[in-house]
Amino acid sequence: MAKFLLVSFKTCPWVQRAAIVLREKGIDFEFRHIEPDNRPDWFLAISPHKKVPVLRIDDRVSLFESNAIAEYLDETVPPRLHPEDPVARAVNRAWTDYVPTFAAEVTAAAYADTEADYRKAVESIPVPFERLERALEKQSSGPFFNGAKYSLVDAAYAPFLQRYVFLDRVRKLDHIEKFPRLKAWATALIARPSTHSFPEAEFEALYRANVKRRNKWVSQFIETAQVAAE
Ligand SMILES: N[C@@H](CCC(=O)N[C@@H](CS)C(=O)NCC(=O)O)C(=O)O
Repeated sequence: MAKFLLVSFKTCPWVQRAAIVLREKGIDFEFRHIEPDNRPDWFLAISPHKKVPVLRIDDRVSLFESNAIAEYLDETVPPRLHPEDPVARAVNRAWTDYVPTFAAEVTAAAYADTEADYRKAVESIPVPFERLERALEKQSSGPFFNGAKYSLVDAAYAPFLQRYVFLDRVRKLDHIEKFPRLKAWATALIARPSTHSFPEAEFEALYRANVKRRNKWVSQFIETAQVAAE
């Protein structure tokens, strides 16, 4: 087996997606966390967009973009997470293409500068939720996107559904409860060990500390003591 190095910022959801795929495939990898504000020269030399994740293979090749990394791993290391059927595979790829839109809409509240912007962002969350709810209705009866078999779609959405849950705990959003399939999917993904790169409470505290540090409107609802204690 090749030697894999995953370069990361600890709370990056796109890194988390790549790490999930590595764990689902039982691949041994070195997880190297760097600081967003202090990106080392060796990293800048191997990352064309200067972003994480980068998957370095055998100290020779560097892959970037979480979707490309996931697809590469799925083509080269069993078990196959994409469906065998080409139509089902195309549908799965269409839904992984939707992830950046989903991610932006579901996490926009964390980046809102004012209460009005926060409220507007929160009001928009049901739009992507409704789309996913309809997709889940068509796909299967769960627990995962395609049913019993875990897929790249699950790996792609897990980090963002987890962040919705974190934001919901900072300030009640009250949306996912109206989408039973989506809620059950989020619960199944969060219960899956591969979702987690760190102990859950530690990771949530890291996430909250990041949101606090950004100093956006919602940051006021995160207690400094609470961040430190978690
Ligand atoms: N489309 C990219 C997104 C990666 C991304 O946005 N990474 C963030 C951290 S979560 C980053 O490295 N940001 C640094 C920057 O924009 O300079 C992917 O799927 O891998």
